[in-house]
Amino acid sequence: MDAMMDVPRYNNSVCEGEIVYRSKDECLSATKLGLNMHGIAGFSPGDDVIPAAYRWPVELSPKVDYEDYETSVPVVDMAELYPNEARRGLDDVAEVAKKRIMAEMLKAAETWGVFQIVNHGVAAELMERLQAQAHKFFSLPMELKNEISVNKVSTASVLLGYGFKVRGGSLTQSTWSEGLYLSAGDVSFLKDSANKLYSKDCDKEAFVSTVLEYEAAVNQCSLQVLHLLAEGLGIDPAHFDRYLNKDVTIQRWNYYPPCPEPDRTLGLLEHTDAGLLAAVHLGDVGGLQVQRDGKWFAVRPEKNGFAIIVGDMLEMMTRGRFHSVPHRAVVNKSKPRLSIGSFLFLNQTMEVVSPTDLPVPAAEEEPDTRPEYRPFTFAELLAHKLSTQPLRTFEFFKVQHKSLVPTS
Ligand SMILES: O=C(O)CCC(=O)C(=O)O
Repeated sequence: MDAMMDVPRYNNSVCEGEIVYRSKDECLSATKLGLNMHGIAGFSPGDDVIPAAYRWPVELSPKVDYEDYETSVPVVDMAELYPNEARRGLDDVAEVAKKRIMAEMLKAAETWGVFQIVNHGVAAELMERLQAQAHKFFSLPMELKNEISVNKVSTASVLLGYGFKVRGGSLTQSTWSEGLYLSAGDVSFLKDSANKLYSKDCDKEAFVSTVLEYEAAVNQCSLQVLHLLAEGLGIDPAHFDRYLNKDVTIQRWNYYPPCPEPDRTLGLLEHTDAGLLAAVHLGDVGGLQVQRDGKWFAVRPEKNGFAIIVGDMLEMMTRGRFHSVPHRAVVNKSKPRLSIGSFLFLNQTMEVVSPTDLPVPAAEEEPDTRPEYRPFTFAELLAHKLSTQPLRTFEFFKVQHKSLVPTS
């Protein structure tokens, strides 16, 4: 029998007959011992070199260590948007706080293209519960995870399932990670997956209900951030809502096992996100790196925070004012890491034409040289990103601005 089949799993609901860990920490220390590394093909716990398929060319390998927190990206504390009983009614205080929060978010979106939020209203207990579900999923045997492999369950327009890794065009190396895409908008997919993965009703129910509960809470939080950013731009807070497909939201779970040669591989390849924005729970181990002015920076995870990452569509729709930030994940020698991304998902077929859709005026008395894009749909952007161009995909749709085209 496969040794992995013997591995006990962390279970937040006690099911009869199942070996359970008593806590997430207990599960994590088991993982640390290398028990959950079967997602890395051709590697066994204790090996001190990585398989060739995971070895990246030196020029693409990370030079910044996972905990090299030299300068951190901005952290925005949203606590004052959730006044307690004593403060309720002090509208002027709340208004001042909101303006400050908006200004901090706006500046970060313009400069870094990423910021962390804390005290955002999503319960820490719910975040923990989802992480426990993710640990439990990744520790399942490969045969079970492959039951919902991305190749089997994705639809033409939505990536779903286990195993997809962002790759770079012609690169064939694998990334040191496992991933799972889930859509809380597709409850039948969730239930179907639960039926394939788990045999006990309480496990199935916990999987489905935790994903749904988490997604609803993070979606609300992401929308609030999007509204604050829009308001900060001086446009209708709900301006971007029309592009969203409220029936489809996407979660991506990433698991990065410890790696004996972290400077020769990557957990996730450098990419930008396609949509408006993502809220990524970074867990408590460093690994996310973001690029600014050609330099990589390690992001120090804030406890129970989310990294808000500006995506291609938001840079495009703000005509370059916000910055779709290239980011990647690096791994380390001793600590397993989990991250959970939630992506506001766009309407696939709606045509986007940024200059007319975004009523943000250019600076007066100056020629409007902001970038323009030919009309395209989100489905086109996504297809292009997945086939060839993982980085700043929207550049592909750019047209030369009229005022820059020489007249004959
Ligand atoms: O693991 C991380 O911190 C990054 C995750 C990410 O970029 C993604 O899922 O697209």
